[in-house]
Amino acid sequence: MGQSREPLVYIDGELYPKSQAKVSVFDHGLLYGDGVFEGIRVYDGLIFKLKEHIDRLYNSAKVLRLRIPIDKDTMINDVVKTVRANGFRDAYIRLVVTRGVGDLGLDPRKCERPSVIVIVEHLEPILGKGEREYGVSVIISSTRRDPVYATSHEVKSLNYLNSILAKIEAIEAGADDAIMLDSRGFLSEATGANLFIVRDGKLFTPPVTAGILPGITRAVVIEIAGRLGIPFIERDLTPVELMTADEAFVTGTGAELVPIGFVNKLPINDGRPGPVFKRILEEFNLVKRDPRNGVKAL
Ligand code: PXG
Repeated sequence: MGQSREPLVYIDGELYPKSQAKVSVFDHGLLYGDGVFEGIRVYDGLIFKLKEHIDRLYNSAKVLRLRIPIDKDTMINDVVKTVRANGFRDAYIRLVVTRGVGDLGLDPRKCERPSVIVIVEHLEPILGKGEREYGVSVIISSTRRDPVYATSHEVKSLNYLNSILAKIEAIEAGADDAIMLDSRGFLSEATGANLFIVRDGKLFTPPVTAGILPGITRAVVIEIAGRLGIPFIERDLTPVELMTADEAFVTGTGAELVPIGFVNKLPINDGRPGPVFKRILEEFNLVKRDPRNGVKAL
């Protein structure tokens, strides 16, 4: 469906063909990374955890004193409308709220109206990614996670330079991604995904105090572990605990669930996805298609 025509992008209540979807060069989202966003997936017409993403978006905006010009119900309706207009049953949604057009100074009071943007990209369903023979390779980055007393990633802002620096380091080292440490040296998260490790049959993940984004996929995995009776512990974790883990994996809307095979070239166990990961992934693949877990658009 819609293979020949351009995707439609929502900007402030109107739909534009992709080639005409533009914002001003004076938008502080561009000039300063001043704005907030969400990445959301659509599984067979179901917008997964849409309400949770919208709540997180409004919370991020609250911290930045960014007044989103439409209420949550309108936002949900407009996201659904944009997915329908594009007709993609499997998709990735990028929801962006920029500070809006201002002058060249950084004072946000000069920006009268934030802009709301919804981009919907068609995605082929990713099958069997988690069952790859070896997990992905990561390095432990020399760039530390922004601390919670500064530009904390608890706020999902448009400023991703902290992650981008770590990603560049990973690319230059020939690795797939980077694990970032917090300002104290404890494990934080990957550049755009949360980290879990398994030791002695127990599941561990760093707390929000490590400067992580409290991920929606992370919350789903914690819930699944509870249902499966896998003991779960949220606490500070050391780099050595990762390197000597039985299993490790990352979670995120984009990544879904991806096993880690190597850390700084050291294999995690034998470098292959482990049994706890596989069991949780199997359950996740059911959860993501359950209509109770999202808003049906198509
Ligand atoms: N940590 C950070 C820093 C993130 O940006 C996650 C964790 C996972 O959160 P969710 O709620 O999606 O489970 C994210 C996710 C990408 C990409 O390329 C991902 C994110 C942002 C930009 C790109 O996968 N956010």
